[in-house]
Amino acid sequence: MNALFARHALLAEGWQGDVLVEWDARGNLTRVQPGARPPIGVARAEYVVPGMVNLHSHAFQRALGGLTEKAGDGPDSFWTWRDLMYRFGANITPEQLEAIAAQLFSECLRHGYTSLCEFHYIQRDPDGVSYARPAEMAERIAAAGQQAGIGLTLLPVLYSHSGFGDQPLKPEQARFRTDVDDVLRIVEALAPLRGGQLEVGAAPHSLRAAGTDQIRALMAALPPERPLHIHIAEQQGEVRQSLDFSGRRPVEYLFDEVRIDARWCLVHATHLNPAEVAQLAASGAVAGLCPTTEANLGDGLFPLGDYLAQGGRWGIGSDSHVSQSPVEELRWLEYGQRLLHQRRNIAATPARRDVALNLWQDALRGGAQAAGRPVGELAAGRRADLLVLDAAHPNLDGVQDTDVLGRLVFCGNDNLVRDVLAGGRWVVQGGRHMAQEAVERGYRQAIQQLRAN
Ligand code: NGQ
Ligand code: ZN
Repeated sequence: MNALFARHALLAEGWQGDVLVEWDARGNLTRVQPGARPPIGVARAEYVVPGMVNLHSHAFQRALGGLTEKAGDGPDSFWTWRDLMYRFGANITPEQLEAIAAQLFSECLRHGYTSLCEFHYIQRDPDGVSYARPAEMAERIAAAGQQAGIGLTLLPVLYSHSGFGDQPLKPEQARFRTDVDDVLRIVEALAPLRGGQLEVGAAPHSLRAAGTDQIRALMAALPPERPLHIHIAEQQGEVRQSLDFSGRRPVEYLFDEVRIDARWCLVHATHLNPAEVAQLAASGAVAGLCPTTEANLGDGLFPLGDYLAQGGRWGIGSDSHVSQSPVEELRWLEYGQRLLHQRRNIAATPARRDVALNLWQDALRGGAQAAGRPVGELAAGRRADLLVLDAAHPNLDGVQDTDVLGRLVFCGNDNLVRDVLAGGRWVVQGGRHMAQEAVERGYRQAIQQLRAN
């Protein structure tokens, strides 16, 4: 039977007791009933929370994590890291991409992400030539998603230029090259894969890589309900380039030129002035925050407190995958603000005092919106995506449900996710992914090949 009885389950309105959760064969929740009696023969769990959404990923970068931490000759920066990342991505084959992505997705599931948005920009072969199937690389991501059992939002990337004002691509960006028609062709090719576990949107890479005329054309051609993501204002260098080119800051410039609404996810959006904070918060768009990558690359800190005070929506992504854990993203998000302001409990208001609860629930809501899939909440009609936490772990043993997320987000580094249901399938049980051995074998092989390059 497709059912689970939770002694404590986190619903949109907060923790509820004795919750009967049922789902259908297509992986959609059909009933979420608090105060239920435990039916005979239905599996039981102590603490159940909705699976998290990872709203920003470049899967291939998983294999680079931890390998860019040695100082170069000059001062190291985001831009010197990017050169290393380009070099790393230059020769990845479709098979290797699929293997790396499957490894990443299975790790994400084991740590509590049940959905992921893949901001996918390696479309072409190492010489910059289109594969025989133009969606070859995107299809590999979809195949990895299927093998791992994670819900995917595939975002083929519009990548035409190397800088503001339509500067030509650099040779090392040849694999990324797409114009609006290329992106639409890939979106079209992926259409048959759409379903409960996969949605397709699109992503102008950044204001550096796509002109606002192109962004408007892409928006107009894409079905209106599909999500759109863009990297923006991640580095002071981009803010300066935007000011030089347009006389406006990146977010200011984007809002002037493009209709930004709830369909959009603005990834990073780190460097905002107060007017931009207000504009983004009022737009209904999601800020795609990637705290571990932003820390790793030295991007800066998002003005979270001001943004929350104005009701801004946000979610988390693992971007370059130096972490595969939503706990680490949420912890870093809050800790960055505490260090900056020398205060505690930033993601809270007098009406909402539970920091960890606010972080988990807000990231779910924003993540679901950015994913464009019915996820992020235990409620009938949504995808059956949930985490059974390890109630026997010393951190959770005997705690009140209202302390569970505090323990999860702010205490220790053991993975407290025990079982994971994604799209109605038990993909992780007892901390192990259902295909872990095969996936790890494929990953090791891909890494050995890449090392030999
Ligand atoms: C990213 N950087 O992938 O999200 C970008 C790299 C580029 C940050 N994490 C963007 N800040 O390739 O220019
Ligand atoms: Zn990114």
